Amino acid sequence: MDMKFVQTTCPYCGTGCSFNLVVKDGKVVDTAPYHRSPVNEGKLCPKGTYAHEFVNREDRLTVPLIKKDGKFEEATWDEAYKLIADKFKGYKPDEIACLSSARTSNEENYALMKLARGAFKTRHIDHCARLCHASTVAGLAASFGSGAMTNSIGDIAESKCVFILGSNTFEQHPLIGRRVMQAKMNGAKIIYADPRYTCTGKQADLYMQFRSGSDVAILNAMMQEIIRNGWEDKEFIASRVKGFEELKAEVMQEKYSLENVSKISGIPAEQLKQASEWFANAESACILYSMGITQHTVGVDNVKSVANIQMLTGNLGKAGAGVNALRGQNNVQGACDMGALPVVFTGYQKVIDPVAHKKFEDGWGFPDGICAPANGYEVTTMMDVLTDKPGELKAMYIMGENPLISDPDLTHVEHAFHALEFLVVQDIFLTETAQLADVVLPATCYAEKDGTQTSTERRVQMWRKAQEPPGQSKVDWKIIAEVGAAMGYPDQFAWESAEEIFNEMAGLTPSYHGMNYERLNKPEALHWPCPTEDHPGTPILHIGKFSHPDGMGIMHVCEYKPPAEVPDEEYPYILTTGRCLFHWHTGSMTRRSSTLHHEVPTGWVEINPEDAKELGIKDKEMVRAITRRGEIEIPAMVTEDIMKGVMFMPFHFAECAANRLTNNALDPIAKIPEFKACAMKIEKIQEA
Ligand SMILES: Nc1nc2c(c(=O)[nH]1)N[C@H]1C(S)=C(S)[C@@H](COP(=O)(O)OP(=O)(O)OC[C@H]3O[C@@H](n4cnc5c(=O)[nH]c(N)nc54)[C@H](O)[C@@H]3O)O[C@H]1N2
Ligand SMILES: Nc1nc2c(c(=O)[nH]1)N[C@H]1C(S)=C(S)[C@@H](COP(=O)(O)OP(=O)(O)OC[C@H]3O[C@@H](n4cnc5c(=O)[nH]c(N)nc54)[C@H](O)[C@@H]3O)O[C@H]1N2
Ligand code: SF4
Ligand SMILES: [Mo]
Repeated sequence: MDMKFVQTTCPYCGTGCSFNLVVKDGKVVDTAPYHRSPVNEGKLCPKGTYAHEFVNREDRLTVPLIKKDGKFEEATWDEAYKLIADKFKGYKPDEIACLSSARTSNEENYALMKLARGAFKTRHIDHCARLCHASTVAGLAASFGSGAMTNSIGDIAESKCVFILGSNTFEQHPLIGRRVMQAKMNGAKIIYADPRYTCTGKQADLYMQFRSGSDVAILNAMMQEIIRNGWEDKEFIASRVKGFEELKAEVMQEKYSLENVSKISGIPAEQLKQASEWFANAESACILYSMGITQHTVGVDNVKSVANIQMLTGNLGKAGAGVNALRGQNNVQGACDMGALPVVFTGYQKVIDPVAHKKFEDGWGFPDGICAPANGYEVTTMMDVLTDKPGELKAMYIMGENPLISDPDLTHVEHAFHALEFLVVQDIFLTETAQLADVVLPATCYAEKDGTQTSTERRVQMWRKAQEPPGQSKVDWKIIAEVGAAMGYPDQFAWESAEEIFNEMAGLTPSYHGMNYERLNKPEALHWPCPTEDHPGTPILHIGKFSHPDGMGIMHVCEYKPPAEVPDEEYPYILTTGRCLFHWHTGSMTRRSSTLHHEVPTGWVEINPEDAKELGIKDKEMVRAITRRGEIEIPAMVTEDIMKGVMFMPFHFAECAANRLTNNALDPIAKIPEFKACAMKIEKIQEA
């Protein structure tokens, strides 16, 4: 028997844990701890532990598929490439849109970004960061000049007060949750605010339950209380921050008094007072947030408010502090860094900046130029354009995303996809989205390729190939390179390895400039920015100065605004959506992992016992959930852990898809949809 261990990085969440893949006779059969990772020190959550289970499933895609008369037929790679190139050459650049993938490596995102802007010459490229941390990227860039998590994961254990707002850290970033527990054991106070009393909340010293969508009011009230007591960091404000007087004028208003915000949010005034006191008087205090903050029509305001309170209390640029925006997908930080966004090339170099545009045009050397120096459409805008402006967008190329489960208002998304003339999907399974494609390209998963991914703490780590890909499937970057060659640009895509792509990218990207595979091939790897080959990387951002040109941080006035859709007589409950520990998004991988599937086989809606009583609904009973956009049937989970008036659903399950119900109202700046609040009614299903 031939057996080996291959160290790699977890393909699920942005924490960036490492483990070993156990390879027996050439096949991945198990995972085993890798103790030298400074991130997880050998520990794993259930998804990491069972990350081998979907790899050799018999329903992996193994051959290219072309749809003929509504049915998929197996094809050769050459047939697939020829069809794609013939079609895409026939469209104008602005008729093509690309979705890149936070599940794939930096190299693969860079490759798709180059294919889109260089070969297709389109300006429309985006990815799931739009549904996720688009508000963070916009909000923190406005506040600090850089849109990333400010501190490192290990640093959280050093904090004296951890305020978790809109992040269910123990289920969604379990190995970051471990650092929160270490901080607690070191004496830190843990404050947790969420409409649900989650397992994270159960470990907190103070739990504040509130109605979805009132975050700005809560943060403004806390800032008012801090300023009223003179707890703000006056020296930090004077030397490092602009906009304090304007912020003060806003938050000191009566509408943000503890009593008033208690009415808006449902949090008792005493708790808001306690939270403000602990937070402002701790030697160091950090905030952890995630989707509870970002997925709102006021997502950018929520993020700016988090930045405001950290500038107010001087909790930036030092250990145990910071704005820790927990990035979700394993490589969503990297996909953004690689320019898989409609406004930037790699390293946030703006597409509309003539200097950056010329740098990429010259660097890539396409004989007929690249995309126009103009911003493209966001994922959410693409869907609206497809339904509202027929004929403007005609073809789409999707790598590793499943919008037919993950985008808001699925009926609207289905209309959008039916309006497309030509769709290419590159995935590892025949997902709901792939089923609509004209061409399906079989890709490889993390266990079958080399590459790098960038975790939430900006740490760039390696994937290492452990087994051969199944059937004829190919590595994503290789597929993209061959499509690029078929489009007529073999020289621009003549890569032999992922490492070659990394080096090309690093040459064009200041924050990755000092990185190479040799330097990354160590357990601790490197955090960007890493501008030169002798630079040690940057675990903590904003020490001494912010990233704005003048080095100052900017406080922004944010006024509380309710969600786009609020409960009324017809739709009396707030629906909020999210995740559970055992499943990943659209379930394409975790629902194919037998252990994880066994733990949680289907979805549910969480209902407070008082609401359940009024509705006459019992635990586990099937109910009908209805919003203005659609309806589903779903089992009820009657639990004290959710606030009265609010109901929660995970969105992983196609048979009771939460996104049939969600609202696609957008934040005006980030264009992120309001997944975290809409109005819903629940009906008992009458027996026939
Ligand atoms: N197991 C697992 N882990 C994951 C993922 C997964 O699918 N499964 N996905 C990954 C990805 S891509 C991401 S982005 C992260 C997301 O990580 P999280 O943001 O932690 O996960 P969510 O469940 O979407 O939402 C977090 C919490 O926000 C609360 N919430 C609801 N409405 C509001 C509100 O108005 N304000 C506030 N402050 N909170 C509210 C919800 O009750 C929920 O407990 O997780 C990553 N990790
Ligand atoms: N209601 C509601 N909806 C939400 C959210 C919410 O909180 N509530 N959260 C939103 C958020 S934060 C996010 S990030 C999105 C996620 O939305 P998506 O990104 O659409 O969801 P995933 O299921 O992660 O899809 C990834 C796809 O990549 C494929 N894949 C995996 N590895 C590889 C690979 O190596 N190569 C290729 N080519 N494909 C691969 C998988 O099979 C899967 O089909 O969902 C959003 N939708
Ligand atoms: S915490 Fe995230 S990165 Fe770590 S094992 Fe779990 S899913 Fe993987
Ligand atoms: Mo996400």
